[in-house]
Amino acid sequence: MAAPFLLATELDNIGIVTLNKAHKRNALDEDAIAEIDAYFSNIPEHIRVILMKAEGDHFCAGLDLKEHHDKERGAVDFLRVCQSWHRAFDKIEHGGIPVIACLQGAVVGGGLELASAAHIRVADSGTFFALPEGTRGIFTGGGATVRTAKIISPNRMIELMLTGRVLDAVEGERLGLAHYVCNNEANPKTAYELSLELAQRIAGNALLSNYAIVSSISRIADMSATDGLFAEGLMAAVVQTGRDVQDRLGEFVNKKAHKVKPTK
Ligand code: 1HE
Repeated sequence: MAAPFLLATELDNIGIVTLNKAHKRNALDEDAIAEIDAYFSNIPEHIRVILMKAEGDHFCAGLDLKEHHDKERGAVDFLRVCQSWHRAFDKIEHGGIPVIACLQGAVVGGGLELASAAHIRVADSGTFFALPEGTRGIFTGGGATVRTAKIISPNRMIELMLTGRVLDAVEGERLGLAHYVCNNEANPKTAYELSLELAQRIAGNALLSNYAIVSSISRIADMSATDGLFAEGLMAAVVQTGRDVQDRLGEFVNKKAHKVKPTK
């Protein structure tokens, strides 16, 4: 039996999932997508945050081009494959649990589509981003036209795809593909160290606040302003029902809570 693509472990209430096919640069075949779908369909109840990382020098080389080539997929076959990616990655983005992607090396094609479904992306300084589909004679099918285009703008995505240009970590950060770049002079922590630190901090937020943040903001961005404001009010009302709202507010009122301060 083939080794699993996804290894799942836990650190307290943080779920750690590792893409585990480094010898194939964590390329995504049909089984890999099914495993991602299965994990994000059944997130254990005590898990508050998920850290998604990868074995080896590269986060993910995208679609398994060998499988794609060998299967000689027709239009309907590939439509089904794309829909399976959409289902799996939608569970990452809209599962209600914050997901942090810890990136290194290649984050390309479907690998960038996978990273784009995460809520926070922490990149090693050697990370690079590209959408080489145009150069391979295919098109994005794992959600980039929606998620990646939302992050970098449709126009920038068109340019990246037409030219096959490769962005380094700093260029990626400038466009929003990475929120943090690590392992450099400005930030000597490893991407994993920072990802874990962020995961621990986020796990300390109220459960319902985290749910609202990862479930409603990107959806509201797709709504009209009128609908968005209505949805925001409803979401705020639901979060207000959380068990720890009064305690957390009380800590501030009684001067026991942290203050918001600049970091530098
Ligand atoms: C692969 C894949 C893959 C590596 N499918 N097998 N994605 C791409 O166009 C990226 C293609 N990959 C690369 O450009 C490079 O492999 C990397 C820059 C990611 C890494 O380079 P390197 O020198 O570290 O590794 P390598 O020697 O190229 O690859 C090691 C092995 O992984 C090798 O197999 P081996 O049997 O010869 O050992 C490679 O063939 C294999 N490998 N990448 C299959 N992608 C839903 S639509 C989504 C559309 C897309 O994602 S298109 C983008 C596809």
